[in-house]
Amino acid sequence: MTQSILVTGASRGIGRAIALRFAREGWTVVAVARKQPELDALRAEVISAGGMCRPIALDVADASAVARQLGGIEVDVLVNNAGVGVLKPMMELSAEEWHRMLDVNVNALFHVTRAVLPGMFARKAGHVCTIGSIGGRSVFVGGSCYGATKAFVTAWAENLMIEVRDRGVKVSVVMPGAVTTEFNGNAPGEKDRWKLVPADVADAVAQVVLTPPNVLIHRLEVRTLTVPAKGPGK
Ligand code: NJP
Repeated sequence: MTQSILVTGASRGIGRAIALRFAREGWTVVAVARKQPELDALRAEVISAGGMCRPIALDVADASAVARQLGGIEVDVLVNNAGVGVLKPMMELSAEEWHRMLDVNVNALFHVTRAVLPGMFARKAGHVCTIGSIGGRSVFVGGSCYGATKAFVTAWAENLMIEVRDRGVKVSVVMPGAVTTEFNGNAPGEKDRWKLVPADVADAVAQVVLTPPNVLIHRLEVRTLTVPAKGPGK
């Protein structure tokens, strides 16, 4: 039977690469993000490669919209990838930026994962994989809110793992270093050549997900070897 994966933040960057990686494996992709045109472009790419993609335009921070659009959905794997990074000192963050990071990086995990888990419990099988960050267990100037949200991801996922493993559900966290995407308002270019590319993180997610039934890789860090001489050291 065809397996299915729901990826949040699938419209660009790491989430799009994860969606395409699993589509190439023959999985049906449920692609969630806010921007319909980007989701439609992803769907067209998946279909032209012979795959299946169901786009769902949705703000994962909107609890009632998530319940309405994802409630009761049946998927084999959920990848909580949607995330927001506004990396600047706390005194320079607006209240809106602070709340948006908490709403998307933290609160949306509650909304989306609770929509998906009942189907996994019923089938006694499933996998919830969340994209954390090396920034969640280290410190950097500008990371007071973002880094704290990713520390939450690690702690939440480890606690959830022991809650649901006897119901057949695996829980994992993939923690990347710096990746060339539009994250934190970045315009990808030559300056990013040292970073990981989204496909590297998608490969790491595939390694975590494509394990034998009785094997769980709970936490995986993925880093670049080509750090710049004076860089953030990730
Ligand atoms: O970021 P970006 P990445 N509802 O900005 C979506 C983590 N990470 O791919 O809604 C639904 O290119 C947005 O779609 P749209 C990072 O923390 C990254 O780099 O259409 N979706 C887009 O598809 C995050 O957890 C780095 O605008 C929402 C996606 O999220 C994950 O990797 C390092 C949404 C963001 O794409 C993917 O980030 C690291 C909402 N409310 C961890 N808000 C890195 N890039 O260096 C946003 O350690 N999205």
